[in-house]
Amino acid sequence: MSKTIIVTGGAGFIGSNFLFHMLKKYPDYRMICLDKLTYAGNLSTLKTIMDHPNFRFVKADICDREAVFVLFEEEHPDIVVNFAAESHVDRSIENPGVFLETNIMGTQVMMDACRKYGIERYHQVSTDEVYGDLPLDRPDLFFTEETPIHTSSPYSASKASADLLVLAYHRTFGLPVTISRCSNNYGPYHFPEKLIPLMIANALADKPLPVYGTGENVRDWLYVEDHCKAIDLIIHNGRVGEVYNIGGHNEMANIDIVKIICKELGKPESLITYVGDRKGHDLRYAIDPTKIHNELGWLPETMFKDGIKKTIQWYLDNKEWWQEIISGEYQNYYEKMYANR
Ligand code: NAD
Ligand code: TDX
Repeated sequence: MSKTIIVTGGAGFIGSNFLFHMLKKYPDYRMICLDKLTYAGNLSTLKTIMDHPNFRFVKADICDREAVFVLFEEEHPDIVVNFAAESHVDRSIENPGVFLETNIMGTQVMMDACRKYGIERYHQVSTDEVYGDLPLDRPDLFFTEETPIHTSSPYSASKASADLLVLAYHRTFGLPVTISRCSNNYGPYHFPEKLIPLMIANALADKPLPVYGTGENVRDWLYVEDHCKAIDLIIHNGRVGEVYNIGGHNEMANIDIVKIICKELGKPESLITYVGDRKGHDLRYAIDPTKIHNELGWLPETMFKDGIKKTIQWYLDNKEWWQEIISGEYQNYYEKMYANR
């Protein structure tokens, strides 16, 4: 049966990959992207679907109640998937305000529109960072959906606040919600401020590879397409009111990731430069994905050794996309964040 789905933040990394996945898999669905086009949103990312008959792009801020309500009035969506967020931890340390605005208040506006116009499902795209971190010397510990919320950065605190609000709207107003908390994604269209694309771009330019602290911090990496498939399953078959963790048991220390990138690109490890640590730097993330596997049959399909090769190849084949980004306003950001680290 045909559905209309509003995807917020669809001009960003994961949202765009989700739009590609859905338009391909469901030829009769109408997909609407609502995006403010902040520094992280890029219309060129969507150029292959811009003229798709089942796709509509709307430039708007999720905090703009009037614009959001007008869109609901026009489209009467069956499902909303809220990806829109300020997503970079380092930026949240510099300037927390906009994180609270978009990530919390924007979520409220989207859910108020769902309440007013009625909805089959509101899905909140959250993160494993809401659980805080795990110690490096306890590889037996993982985040489950029952792990207490215990945030470290303004970013993760804003995402956790939104999660609590989503669950409150379910309990108080009966809004049919689901939440997913995924581990670190990687793949095409990842904004070059994040670890993997930043290291690829710097290595290709023979620039220093800035590793925070000791490089021993561990992240649990998932290929973006696997995340998109998990959300697809949750919005169709997930139980209302539930939280689902998403992750592929692929923990890696940052330094090992950077070394793999050097090796794949034939660049010397002497480019690696240890720089000042991130404030409040989470040590280790590790997801237990048992619930989504048992309930919805989800399993990751792309192994890291293949996914990282595909990703590096994508950055080699799509230099225009990221070189345009790093040659613009991003340069000021890079200098400010990395000059005195
Ligand atoms: P991104 O920064 O690449 O993209 C964010 C998008 O949201 C951009 O297109 C931006 O223009 C848009 N946006 C920002 N503020 C907006 C606003 N006020 N109104 C409308 N649009 C706005 O982010 P991403 O990495 O694709 O992350 C998407 C979601 O997934 C976020 O909610 C993030 O918290 C979550 N998440 C990300 C990861 C990861 O590894 N990247 C992992 C788990 C969860
Ligand atoms: O230059 C760098 N050097 C470095 O050592 C950068 C940008 C990062 N790092 C480290 C910090 C982290 O330990 O690499 C690790 C990954 O950093 P990011 O790519 O900034 O990701 P992270 O902070 O783990 O958060 C990501 O995953 C969870 C996303 O950006 C979030 O949106 C998501 O919720």
